[in-house]
Parts: sequence; C-alpha cells; structure tokens
Amino acid sequence: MKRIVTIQDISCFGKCSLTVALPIISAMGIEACAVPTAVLSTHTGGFTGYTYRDLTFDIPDISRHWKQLDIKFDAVYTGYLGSFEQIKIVSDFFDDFKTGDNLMIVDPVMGDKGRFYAGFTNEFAAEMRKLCEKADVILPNLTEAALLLGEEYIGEGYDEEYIKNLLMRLSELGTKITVLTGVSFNKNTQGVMSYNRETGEFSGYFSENIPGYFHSTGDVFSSVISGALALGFDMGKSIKIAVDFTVECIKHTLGHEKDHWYGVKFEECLPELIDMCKK
Ligand code: PXL
Repeated sequence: MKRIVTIQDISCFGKCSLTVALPIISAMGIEACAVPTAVLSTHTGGFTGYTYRDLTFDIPDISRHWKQLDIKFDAVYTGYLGSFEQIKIVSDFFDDFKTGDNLMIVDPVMGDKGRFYAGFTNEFAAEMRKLCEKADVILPNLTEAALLLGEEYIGEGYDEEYIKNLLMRLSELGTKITVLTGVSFNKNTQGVMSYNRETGEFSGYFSENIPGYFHSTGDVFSSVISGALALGFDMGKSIKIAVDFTVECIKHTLGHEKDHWYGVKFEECLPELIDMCKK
C-alpha cells in the first residue's frame, strides 16, 4: 500500500485543502497522512470573519517524531502554506523525508485569476519559488506561474508557444515535471500542459471548458494527480485521471452553485475516481 503525507491547512468548513485531499487520497487506496499547517474556521475565498490558528511551529515536532518512528512516504504533497516562515520549515521537512525514490510534489497555492489569495505577498511568492526548486513535480496555475517567475499574468489570448516557454522557464527552477493548470487556447476547452525537463517532452490534455468559477478545484486536481503518481501511473495517465475527475466534480456541482459556491460536490463522484484508478 502506498503512503502520502499532505501538508496544508485544515479549513474546517469550506471543502478545500485537507478536507479535500484526505478523502481523495484515501479513496484512491492510498494511506493518507496529514501535517496541518493552520486551522481556519473556513477558507478565505469568499467568507469573511474566519479564524486562523497558525501551526507553523508544530511542524518540526511532528517531523522529529516521525523520523524517530522511521516513517517513510511514497510522496510528500504540499498545498496551501499559511505563512512565509512555514515555507522554510516545509523545505526542511523535504530534507528529512526525501529518500531518492519518492516524490516531492508542490502545488504553489497563492492565487487565481491574476490575483493573490487573501494575505499573500510578493515576498511569499519569492520564498515559494525556493520550495519549488526542491520539488520533483510542481502544479501551478497560470497566476501562480506568473508569480513564481515575477512577471505579468496573461489570462487569455496566449498561444501554445507562450505556454511552452512558460513551462521551460518554470522547469529551470530545477523540477523534473512542471504541470500548468487552467490552460485554455479557445473558449470551448480547458486543461493542462506539462513539460518533462529530463526528456524535453511537452504534453497537453484538454477537456470541455465549463464557464463559471468553482472554488477548490485546484486542490481536487492536485490531490488526484499526487495520488495517481504515487500509485505509479505515468504522467500522461495521471494528468488524464486528474483532469477527468475534476471536470466530473464541476459537472456534478452545476445547477447547485448557489448552495455549493464554496467548493465542488466531489464526494458523490468518489466512486468514479475509484473506477478511473482501476483502468
Ligand atoms: O483552495 C486553496 C485554498 C486553501 N486553503 C485556504 C484557502 C484557499 C483558497 O482560497 O483560502 C485557507
């Protein structure tokens, strides 16, 4: 049985980060372990008045205990990190648990649609860039890619050459595989493009573009791709499973956006994810 540790916040209400990653990873038949980076009453994407308890300084103690127990992970997957200091501590966590044949996967969660999520700064983005330098796989969206490279966000009207160039420059951070999400060359399709620095190969996988904004779909995608890679699927197949499942979750939420504006109804789609992993 494979084992993943995911490092991100727990937003107690709102369906994102750990409350998405843990059930998805478990459904894929993988042992799911968690390092909570912060406890929030809700996520920050549309709620006001949320509580925030920082757990940065619990992380080294958790790491120390797990090292004593000699616990090993097939993948370490990081998502939303709540503070600048946390990035350095998570970087130490990578040093503690990298074995040479496991995967360090970073979703550099910082923003979307050209804007930072609440509380993030350029200083944070510069530090996140350093964590990406230590990763095997990074999973930025177009906004996060621009923030990592310190350049202007281009949200539409770009072509394949622009995306390939972005991927190559991101991979110069040192990552083996760079997966760029939310890529859309026309209004009917949306998907991801990836670049493998070792083989020099680009690949793309696109599905239908469903208009609207669906919170937490980045966390759904990243959890699934992390699980698929840990299970040993190749990059192409892992991307396909992650895109197809994310689109299923969005379709399942369509028509229920008023009650489920804060996160997609991924739960009822988990049986399909289990099937996708069998094929
Ligand atoms: O889905 C990314 C995410 C994770 N965690 C928290 C967030 C967000 C996005 O808004 O607010 C707390």
